[in-house]
Amino acid sequence: MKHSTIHDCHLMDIRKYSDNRGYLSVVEGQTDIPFDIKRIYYLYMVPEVARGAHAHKQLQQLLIATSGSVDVIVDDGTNKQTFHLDRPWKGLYIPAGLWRDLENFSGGTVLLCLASEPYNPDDYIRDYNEFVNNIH
Ligand code: T46
Repeated sequence: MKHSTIHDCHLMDIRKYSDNRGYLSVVEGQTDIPFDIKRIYYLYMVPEVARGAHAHKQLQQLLIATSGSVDVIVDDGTNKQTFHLDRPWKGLYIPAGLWRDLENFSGGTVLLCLASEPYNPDDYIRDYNEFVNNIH
């Protein structure tokens, strides 16, 4: 597993273009984010539950709440930080090697994820103790 700290995560302003027709935001792999986009997926119609609760060994991501809001808690095994996503032009970059929990989805939230890798269940660590043991 790649080792990262919460300081390697950051909220970014996604490029936006506006005119009298409204707004358009764009993310290009290797230009706006430090990876090629190999997959997109999105979470929606999420009830009052938490999601996530895993780390990725290699996968990097950009998370965007294209509507609604959600809290993303990232954890490097020592420190935690909560990022509140509530604007379609805010993106949270998460490198590999960090635990994440997704909480407090507001009604109608659509959480878009741009991912650096195709789906691979072996890239997930879903046991917190295993995650911490991998770090130390
Ligand atoms: C993440 C957060 C933000 C697939 O078959 N292909 C896929 O590409 C994905 C992402 C999921 N799935 C299947 C695997 C499970 O049976 O969809 C089901 C739900 O996935 P999961 O339990 O991993 O969902 P979350 O919300 O806990 O996590 C997802 C992503 O998996 C994860 O990478 O960071 O969203």
